[in-house]
Amino acid sequence: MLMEQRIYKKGTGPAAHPETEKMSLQRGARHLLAKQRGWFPKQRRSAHSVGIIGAPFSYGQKRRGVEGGPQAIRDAGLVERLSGLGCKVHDYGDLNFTTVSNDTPFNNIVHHPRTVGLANQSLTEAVSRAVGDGHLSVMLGGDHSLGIGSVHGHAQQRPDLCLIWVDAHCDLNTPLTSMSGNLHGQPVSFLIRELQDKIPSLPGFSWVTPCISAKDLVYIGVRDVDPAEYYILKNFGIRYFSMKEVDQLGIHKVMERTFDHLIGKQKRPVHLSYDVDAIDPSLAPATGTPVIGGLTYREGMYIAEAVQNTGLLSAMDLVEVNPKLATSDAELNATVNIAIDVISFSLGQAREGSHGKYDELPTPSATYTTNEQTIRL
Ligand SMILES: [Mn+2]
Repeated sequence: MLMEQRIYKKGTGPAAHPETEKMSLQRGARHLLAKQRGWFPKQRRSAHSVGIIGAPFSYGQKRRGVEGGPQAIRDAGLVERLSGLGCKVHDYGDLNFTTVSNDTPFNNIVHHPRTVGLANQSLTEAVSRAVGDGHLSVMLGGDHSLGIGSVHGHAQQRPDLCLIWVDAHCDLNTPLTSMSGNLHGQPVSFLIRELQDKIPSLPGFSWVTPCISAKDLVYIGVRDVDPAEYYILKNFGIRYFSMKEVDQLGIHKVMERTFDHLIGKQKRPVHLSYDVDAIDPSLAPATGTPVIGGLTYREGMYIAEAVQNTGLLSAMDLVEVNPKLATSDAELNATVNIAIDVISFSLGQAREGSHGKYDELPTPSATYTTNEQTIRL
């Protein structure tokens, strides 16, 4: 079975260099030869220590059901998939969020500000703890307003992080430009330093401090951009690859330019915030704000693989899976399975195969005997 081939064992394969001295001389020489001939991929894959945080939260938008995302993703076998990749998984469980009563809209338009603010405050602590504990944080949403707390919490531990936001939308409205009043369309505006004189003080948000600069962010997959968002993209010099650029350049060049822009020669931690609505709704239909013309499965997974290959991924979000919006079991399964695939490819699953378990094929023993106990095949 495919999964079995991907199990990594400590001390085997090219990812286990500290163990090299334990290899026999012969095996060591063969390993070296293979390396010189370029048989191993350039990137070393090593098992991650992963901290999973469930964030069953839906008040950043109006369609209830997205709070069921973490459970649906867990039920479909996320932990088993990641363990099968060799990841050490620590599940922190789901956060308990409080719905603030009398949470009147800000400016008569922005909905549930206190409830969203409070939820993100507890998420920021949870992500900060997970990263501080030495895990790669995987936050399961919930709606994308949770991006505020997740990136903010990550930045508490890794202030030099950069952010890759994979989404059909920019989620970049300010509370003063939002037309829907949904905070899941605004999280990035709270995070960017250069925008802060445009952000009003929202009840529930006094704890938020912006933690990235406009140059630390790249969007991929956008195809539904509001006028104010476009203004911000252009006037603050934010790098973005809409679906048009994905068409023009191909996903490989898009990722190359993303890393050139964000990382270059100086290594820094990457935060990947992945909205399942970036994927085309024909493939991932159970989501609140689907937009036709999205990423193919292959493009969606290429992004995850490319991020994993940098070796710099430090925290990620997978958001906006809404089980209640599936019109059939098939739609639900398709969406949830894509969510799990995005996470798995971000954490080391590879279409070209993984190179952990086998560094040597079994050979029929030269000292073959008819005694069944000693036959080695
Ligand atoms: Mn989003």
